[in-house]
Amino acid sequence: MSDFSKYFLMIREDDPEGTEKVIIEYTLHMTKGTGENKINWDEATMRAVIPPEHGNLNHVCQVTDGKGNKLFIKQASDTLRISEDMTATLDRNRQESEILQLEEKMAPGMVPHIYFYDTVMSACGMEDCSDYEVMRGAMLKHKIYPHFAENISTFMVETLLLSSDIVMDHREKKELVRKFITPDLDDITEKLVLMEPYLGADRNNIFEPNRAFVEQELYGDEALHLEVSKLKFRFMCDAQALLHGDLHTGSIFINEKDLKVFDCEFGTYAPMGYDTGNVIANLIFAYGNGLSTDDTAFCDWTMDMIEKSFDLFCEKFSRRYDETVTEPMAKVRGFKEHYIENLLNDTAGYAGTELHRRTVGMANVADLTSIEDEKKRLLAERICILSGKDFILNQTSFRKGSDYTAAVKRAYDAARKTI
Ligand code: SR1
Ligand code: MG
Repeated sequence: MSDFSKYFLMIREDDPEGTEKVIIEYTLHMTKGTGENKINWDEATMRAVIPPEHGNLNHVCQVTDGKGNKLFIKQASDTLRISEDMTATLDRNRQESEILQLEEKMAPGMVPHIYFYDTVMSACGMEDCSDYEVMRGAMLKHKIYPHFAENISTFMVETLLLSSDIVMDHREKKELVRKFITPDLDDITEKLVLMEPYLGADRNNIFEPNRAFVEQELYGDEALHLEVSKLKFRFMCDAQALLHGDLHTGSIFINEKDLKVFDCEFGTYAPMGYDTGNVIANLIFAYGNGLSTDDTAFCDWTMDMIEKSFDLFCEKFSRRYDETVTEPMAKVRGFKEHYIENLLNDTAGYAGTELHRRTVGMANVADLTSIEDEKKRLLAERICILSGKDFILNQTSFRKGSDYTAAVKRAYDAARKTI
């Protein structure tokens, strides 16, 4: 029996057999027995397999048995999967688990259930969602999910509004701010997203044929830098709500029926618009990929989802504001409009920074990098760069979903002229 009283990395891609043995022991150690969150495993038929799809930071293993029990074990390592040179606190696993538990209360059924988390091994047991697909993978296959806008807008409205100062008791909210402050992970966002795509960095991943365009449009635009500086300092200073913090399509499990949001280790108290902007940006990456194979039906669906996600978010946010806000000063006439105006400005701004950082920063997205044809990849990347600039520089112009899709179409026309 392995010793689980001291941290070691249990999930090792270079040793699948060793991983399987240790993870089965660990799963039994943590979940065997009866009662809530216990699982009655059929030990003889248990398997533990590392899935092919993985995020940039952590290690995941899927545990199953012949009776249909299943569970994901997720473990943090001190160096990140994306780069041996990068580290982040092992405590991120507790952080993610506790945020998922809170989100399960705020948006029931919309996140995977956490069976346990363990601060010694920096690991958690999470509901197996293998009857769902990671949405980024589904987007690469150009799959269409008509329910996406309805569900993602509900998730964002509930988790953002209910964790904010306008709804929560201020003292309880400040306890959450204290609990979920993660300097290591915030630092990644502050540098990778809100600095390096503009000031340049050796670790930026720029598609070489696009380098001159990036240097001119992103590195060389001082007006853009000023707006991004404001967004960066808002991200650092405005503890508005408990964000997911990395709400891209790789953080969403989806199927024909519904979705579950996961992977919230970048969760932090910051402006709500960071999450809402991320969703819009990631639909634009999917659109760019759709263009590369002239898949009009898929491109139209991504545009429709941008419009509906945004418009439904605004409608639901306004309605739930009236239903849930407890802070007397937030009920003063005009404050709600002021609050929503700022949120919508931020949505546009952070949609822009996500578009830029995933196109030229360290962590790219497969929607763009998998486009083999050089001209088609250039077109998709330039649409992201130009629409992102439009969002950042003209934040107050984005008040309806159709404002976003009109900007994408303008960016398409402008990008085509450059190729
Ligand atoms: C160093 S981690 C790079 C990126 O991967 C995560 O998914 C976050 O988006 C982070 O910015
Ligand atoms: Mg992630």
